[in-house]
Amino acid sequence: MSARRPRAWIALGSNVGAREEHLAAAVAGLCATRGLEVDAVSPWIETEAVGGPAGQGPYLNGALRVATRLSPEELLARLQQLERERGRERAVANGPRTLDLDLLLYEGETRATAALALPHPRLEERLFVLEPLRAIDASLVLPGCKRTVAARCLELDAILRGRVGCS
Ligand code: PH2
Ligand code: MG
Ligand code: MG
Repeated sequence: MSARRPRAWIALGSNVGAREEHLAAAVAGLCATRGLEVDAVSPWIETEAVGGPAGQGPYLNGALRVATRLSPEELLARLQQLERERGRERAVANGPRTLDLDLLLYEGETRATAALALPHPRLEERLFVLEPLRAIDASLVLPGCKRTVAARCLELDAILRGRVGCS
């Protein structure tokens, strides 16, 4: 009997070029990766760019759940390879990108190294990550705030609306 593979959650984003093609290529590349199964794919949602230089185009964002034999570091390396295959350049912090693949959570694993932070440190503050995640795993409990993804989406939405109202 083989042990159950750990699950991991990945955020996808693109706001340059053929956005849907970049995201579809990422899903196809992960499906073709040995030792990894893609178990759930969210719909893509269009979101306004948050942070970074002004005047960026809107993103298509999504989320995936995978089950994998790869370690977190091996999975990160594969995600970075897929980014490079879509011409990803790292010129400006939070700048426009063809493909961004962020490892959000990896079951049973935490990391705090220069190369990898797990859970992703900004996961619970980003609606553009949480909303697609809700589409595949609404009842997943977030490790930081101990709320479900669905509850945190509502809470964060209210917080962000409040901020807009006060400014
Ligand atoms: N990613 C960022 C910075 N800002 N904004 C949106 N809407 N979607 C993203 O994926 C995104 C962003 C850094 O990775
Ligand atoms: Mg990102
Ligand atoms: Mg990234």
